[in-house]
Amino acid sequence: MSFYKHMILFHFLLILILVSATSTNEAPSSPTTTSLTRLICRSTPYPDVCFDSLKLSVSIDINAILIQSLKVAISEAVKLLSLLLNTDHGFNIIEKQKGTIQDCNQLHQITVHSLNKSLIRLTTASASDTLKLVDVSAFLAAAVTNKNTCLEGLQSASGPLKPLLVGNIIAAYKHVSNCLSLLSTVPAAASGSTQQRNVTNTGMAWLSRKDSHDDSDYDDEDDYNMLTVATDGSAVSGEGFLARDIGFQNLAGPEKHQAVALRVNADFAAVYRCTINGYQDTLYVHSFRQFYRECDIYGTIDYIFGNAAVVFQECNIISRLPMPGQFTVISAQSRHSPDQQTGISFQNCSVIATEDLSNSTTVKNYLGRPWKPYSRTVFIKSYIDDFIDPEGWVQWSGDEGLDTLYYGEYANVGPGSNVDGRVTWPGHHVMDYYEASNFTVSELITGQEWLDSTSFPYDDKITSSNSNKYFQVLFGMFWTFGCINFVQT
Ligand SMILES: *[C@@H]1O[C@H](CO)[C@@H](O)[C@H](O)[C@H]1NC(C)=O
Ligand SMILES: *[C@@H]1O[C@H](CO)[C@@H](O)[C@H](O)[C@H]1NC(C)=O
Ligand SMILES: *[C@@H]1O[C@H](CO)[C@@H](O)[C@H](O)[C@H]1NC(C)=O
Ligand SMILES: *[C@@H]1O[C@H](CO)[C@@H](O)[C@H](O)[C@H]1NC(C)=O
Ligand SMILES: CC(=O)N[C@H]1CO[C@H](CO)[C@@H](O)[C@@H]1O
Repeated sequence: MSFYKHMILFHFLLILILVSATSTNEAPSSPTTTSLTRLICRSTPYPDVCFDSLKLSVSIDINAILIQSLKVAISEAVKLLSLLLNTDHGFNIIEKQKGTIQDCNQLHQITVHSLNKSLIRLTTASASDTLKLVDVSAFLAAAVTNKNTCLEGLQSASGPLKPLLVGNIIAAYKHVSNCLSLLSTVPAAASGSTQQRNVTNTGMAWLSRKDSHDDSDYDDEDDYNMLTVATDGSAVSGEGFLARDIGFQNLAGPEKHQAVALRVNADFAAVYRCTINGYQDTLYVHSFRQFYRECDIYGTIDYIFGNAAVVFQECNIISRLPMPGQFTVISAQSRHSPDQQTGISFQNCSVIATEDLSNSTTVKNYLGRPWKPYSRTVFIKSYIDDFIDPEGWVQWSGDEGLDTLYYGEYANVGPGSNVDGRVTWPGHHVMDYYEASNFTVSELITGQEWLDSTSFPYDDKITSSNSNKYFQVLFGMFWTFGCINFVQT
């Protein structure tokens, strides 16, 4: 696997270093250093950019090289930030595109913050090496996702500055992609740490009950407090977002196409006993590490989508009747680089349909489709009802991604769980226990390090026997932490 490829590369580098150290006392930027840099850069997605940014580097230590390229990435990202800020203020754009620029702006600020945090993690010696690298990997994966989201938004924009802006975004983020790729060449420390971390407020305000409004149009669950917040297109971001016993809903009907009820791009986000209700694109699990427990999530097409590392446990995943002629798809995971440790894991969930969809004999229903080529989604020990098509999964566009995606199923039950008729794509896997173990709370979202501090229950293994059943019950309380947005279009 790529880990071994990188170990071999690393050992090769060590040998080269030893050879060059014993042969001569070479000055920096000697032909040997140069060819080493070339060798390291060859494994990155943008070798030329990598080579240019390391040209002046005197180091042949992979850690120092990563730090150097991260510094270059930060300086390029900061330049882009000021361009985006100027664009936001002075760009002659029509109102409809303002939201896009603002979103790019916000996402890019998160990127700059993530890059800075990555540099701090890599340059401070305190935390355990394993934890450090996993964190940096999560930060950089989120940063690269931010680029994609911004460029997707800009697709519909126009104006004289657009080519310049798009060009600058692409150029700046090449450095970020390279850092993420270089990170996987850094040898991980042998022993993992299970250090506990507390999710702390990083400056966002708490929303209290008075900020919520009961929504009379919502009659499925009388017990939920509906939260209706801004409608300006912003989303949940900032570290440590917690939500409990709340409903998020987009009232736009199926005819409104994409209408996100909740977008979460917050690291260490945990959502407990919530209802997230919409049609197409209901829940945007955008980036970073997220956890959902005992939630009901409704939708029609791609209704759980995005590129976070996210685990859903004991959730009801409920497909509803789409527009005539449409099919339903639960997930559209959008991992777009093999370096991203992201994916959607449904564990111990129930995949069911609303009654009108169950009654329909014409609508086809699927578990997922690949929004991006490295799409990763798994269903583990879940109940899958018979409305799901025997093929299980459906293409996005031709055979794009069918051999690079990873779709897995392990020990599911129910009439729709039979894997005999499933798609025969190279990327589809009937997993064994060990493969499935890659998608647990501890492996996918390092949950054992932060979920205890949320007081929400979770299972850290595939079997529920070792579950963490001890959590404080906070009767009648709910919090939200971060800023919630309830998008209604
Ligand atoms: C990140 O670091 C750069 C350069 O050190 C600094 O200018 C910027 O203010 C920092 N931004 C954030 C969000 O931490
Ligand atoms: C987390 O919070 C607990 C209780 O407030 C405290 O004892 C512990 O030291 C904190 N852990 C970290 C890593 O900050
Ligand atoms: C579904 O079909 C059953 C049995 O035919 C019927 O009683 C029920 O009203 C139908 N439900 C909906 C929502 O169409
Ligand atoms: C699962 O993890 C093992 C190492 O623990 C790794 O070799 C394997 O490639 C992983 N599989 C997936 C699908 O990530
Ligand atoms: C859908 C499903 O498999 N639910 C199970 C989740 O785990 C609990 C506790 O082990 C079971 O009781 C549920 O049946």
